[in-house]
Amino acid sequence: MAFFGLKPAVAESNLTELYNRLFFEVLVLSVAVFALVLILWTYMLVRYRKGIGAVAAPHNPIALKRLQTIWIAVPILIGLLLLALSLPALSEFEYELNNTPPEETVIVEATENWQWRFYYNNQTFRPVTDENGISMTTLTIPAGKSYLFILWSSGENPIIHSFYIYELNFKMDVVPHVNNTIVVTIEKPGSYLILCAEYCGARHSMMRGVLEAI
Ligand SMILES: [Cu+2]
Repeated sequence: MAFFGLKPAVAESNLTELYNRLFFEVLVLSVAVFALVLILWTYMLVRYRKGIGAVAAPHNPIALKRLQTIWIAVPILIGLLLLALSLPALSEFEYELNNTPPEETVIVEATENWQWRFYYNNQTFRPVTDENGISMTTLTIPAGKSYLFILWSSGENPIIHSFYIYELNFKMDVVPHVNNTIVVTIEKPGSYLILCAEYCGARHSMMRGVLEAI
């Protein structure tokens, strides 16, 4: 399924189906809201245009109040609808988390000089920086297992990052002074690009990695 080049991630992990469905639902809702705004905007442009036969907007305090009520109610309803769509996905995710305990643990460290460092099975995976300044860390782990990822931001003044693997539909913020966790089952061997998806400073775009599932 692709929509003007927008395409959900390919199915390589347990999160994919869940997130793809939510992505599609939110996309449909967003397109519907966008279309409604465009239609109303066009209608207003024509109806209240300047020129022969133009109609002035009515100065009606009651109508204005009604308009304000609608103005407030519609975004609240959209927010509630988004919540209603997300909550089942979240509870399904929590259910999976509680019912399938992870087999292995990977620690993800986002360092204060914009590099990834990984710890798995008593091994440390360190970054290598190339001549263009791009820092690359390769994490090699077996495929077909479920992993608990623990993410933390290190340094004296830790900053926010986001650990993101597009192909696995895997994204979790790395927040200072908090250990965020996520369970991922990597089903298919492959080489998956790791990016930082939260703008974190000067070398944000050079903070890269590869997850090698073997
Ligand atoms: Cu970043």
